[in-house]
Amino acid sequence: MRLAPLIAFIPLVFSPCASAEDAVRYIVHFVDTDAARAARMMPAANDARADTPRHLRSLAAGGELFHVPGGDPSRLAGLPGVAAVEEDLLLTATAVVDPLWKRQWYMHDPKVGVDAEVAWRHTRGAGAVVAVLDTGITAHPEFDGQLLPGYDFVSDAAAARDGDGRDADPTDEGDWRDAGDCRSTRVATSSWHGSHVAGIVAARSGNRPGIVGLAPEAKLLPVRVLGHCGGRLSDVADAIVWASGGTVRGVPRLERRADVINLSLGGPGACGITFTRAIEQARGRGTVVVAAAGNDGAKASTNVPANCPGVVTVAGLARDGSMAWYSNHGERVTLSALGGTLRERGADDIVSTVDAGKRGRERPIFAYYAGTSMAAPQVAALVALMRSADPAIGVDDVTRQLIDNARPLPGACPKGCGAGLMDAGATVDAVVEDRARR
Ligand SMILES: [Ca+2]
Ligand SMILES: [Ca+2]
Ligand SMILES: [Ca+2]
Repeated sequence: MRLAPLIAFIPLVFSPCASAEDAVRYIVHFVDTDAARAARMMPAANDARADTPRHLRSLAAGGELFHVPGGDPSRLAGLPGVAAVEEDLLLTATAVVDPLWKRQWYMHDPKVGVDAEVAWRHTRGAGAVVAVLDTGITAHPEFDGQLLPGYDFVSDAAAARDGDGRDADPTDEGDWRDAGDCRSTRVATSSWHGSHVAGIVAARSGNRPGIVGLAPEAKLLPVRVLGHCGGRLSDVADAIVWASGGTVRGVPRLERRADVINLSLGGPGACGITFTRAIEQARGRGTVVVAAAGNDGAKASTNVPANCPGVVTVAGLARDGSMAWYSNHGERVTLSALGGTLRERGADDIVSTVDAGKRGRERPIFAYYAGTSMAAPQVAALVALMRSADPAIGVDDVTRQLIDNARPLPGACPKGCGAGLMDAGATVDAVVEDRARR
């Protein structure tokens, strides 16, 4: 079982976010009260030209506030008795700024965005838990305070690269490959795939610099199931049982099951008994299971676990809202989310959290990746928002609401993209309304 490794690795350069809007208000300080009083009378009745500064009010701490049409303060500076002119600067709350927000087009684009801010009027995911079964997790400022203690289910010590089998530390040890590894001649640097997926779900809000996840107040449960060359179905199945609150021999049981499990992984094959049972058990305990459709450009029904009964299967859309060329598709797809275009221009892909290390961990950075791996965690995050808005909503109602409130696809998908584009705003609105009716 290998993860979907479609990635465009383009580390970001940060740019300052400056406002270009002209200042049109100025505060003028005068040498004495007579000069101030005279200025407060302007404009004189016979001098009310369109570009004349207009007095708005006197400030409590001294100074007279003027509106200046066109933004040119020279007429104020020329008034009798002026001591100083200062701009009435527009200040913003720095504490809630995530400077890469503008690059997170999939959250807010008017045509294809998921309407994150509409959903956030109700909830940002507080109280919900999202399990990310993936390559593990790396240290990143975007994860500070976001992580629950997870687990490392990779039972093969060589693949795990941490010197032993299963353990309580889900840190990503890197999945780099040398030529000849994994029955492939390809060389690959570490993907830090699990961190990228986790950031899409619940990167912190308000720290800088950075992105924000779709459910920034939800908690992440990092569960490592993929190592060097991928991961085994047996480990993934055990991890599904554990993350949903079930019992796995030798692993301490979770106190609080995950509301949703994200599986941005897969491989060719039918859904066998092992996965079928693990997913059935998870659903029975109230955990929603979301899986990426896969990046083979094939039918999702040929990819496991996307083809398993009860799974919410997510296809990937390009920047224009049509099916991405790499995405799996067809009747097995439940709905679609934005996975990125995967062309040369990385800005049309999905930006999230990774590590800079080519092999081992070095330092936290941000990068654009594309794939159904990036689409699925948006749906998982939306499930967290739904559970936060209505903790009692059942697994089947979650699926029904996702489908009923998906938006018609903005672009073409003749091969089948399920119910349409996930819509966080409409879906959370519907869940809140339903809850109020009960
Ligand atoms: Ca280990
Ligand atoms: Ca470990
Ligand atoms: Ca952030």
